[in-house]
Amino acid sequence: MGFEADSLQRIFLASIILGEAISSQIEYIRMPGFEGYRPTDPNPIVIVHYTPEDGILSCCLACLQNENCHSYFWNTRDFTCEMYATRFDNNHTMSLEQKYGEQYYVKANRCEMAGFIWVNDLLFCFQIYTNSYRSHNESNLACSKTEGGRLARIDTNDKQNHVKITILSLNGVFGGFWIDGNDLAQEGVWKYSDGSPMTTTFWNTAQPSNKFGIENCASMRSSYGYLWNDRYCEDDINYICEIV
Ligand SMILES: [Ca+2]
Ligand SMILES: [Ca+2]
Repeated sequence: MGFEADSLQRIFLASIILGEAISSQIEYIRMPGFEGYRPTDPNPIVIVHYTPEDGILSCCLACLQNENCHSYFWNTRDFTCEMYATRFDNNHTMSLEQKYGEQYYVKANRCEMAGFIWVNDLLFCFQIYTNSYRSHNESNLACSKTEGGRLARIDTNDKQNHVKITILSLNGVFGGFWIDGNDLAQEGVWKYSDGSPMTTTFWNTAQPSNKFGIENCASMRSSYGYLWNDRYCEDDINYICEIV
């Protein structure tokens, strides 16, 4: 199954009653922190000073009940809750908590609610499935069980690198992963599962090879540094999904 980054801490608020309506599960995700700066533009939409007894849940609830709130800073020292109409994504690891006593939470987006990995810089939502061996077609069907899901379309250098680095960070032993793309309709003419042409590819040297005349599906291969290999579509291997 999928993995979740250890650096993210999550607050679950299940079935919180909001007036007459009962919200579906809404999740807030703690971000790793910013590199020593506070966002000053735009300004917070609401600042609330809580007591130590109120705790972070009061801030979380206040954000949940404000439809304009998409993220908040919680100050663990003076119990100030600052709500923002946007969210600030940042990969830097220096912790605001260490520097200012603050924690930053964002309202999970559709990708994160599905348990996928959101890469804000690339607007890319993906998940790596390990110990989940399926054929190419079965993998695509498994991906599509999540709304908007399909086999991952690796159509930029940044996506190729990001997925590769994420796989390497799992420290597992993997053979390969199915991704979107096949030449089933016409040998040598590679298309995505919806029939559109593959514009960008990351084949390893001497690939696609169409070995034994039966290799028609695209995969990322560990022994190729996760450059691509065409292989037999019925092979049961791991796979990578995305949500679009
Ligand atoms: Ca082929
Ligand atoms: Ca091959």
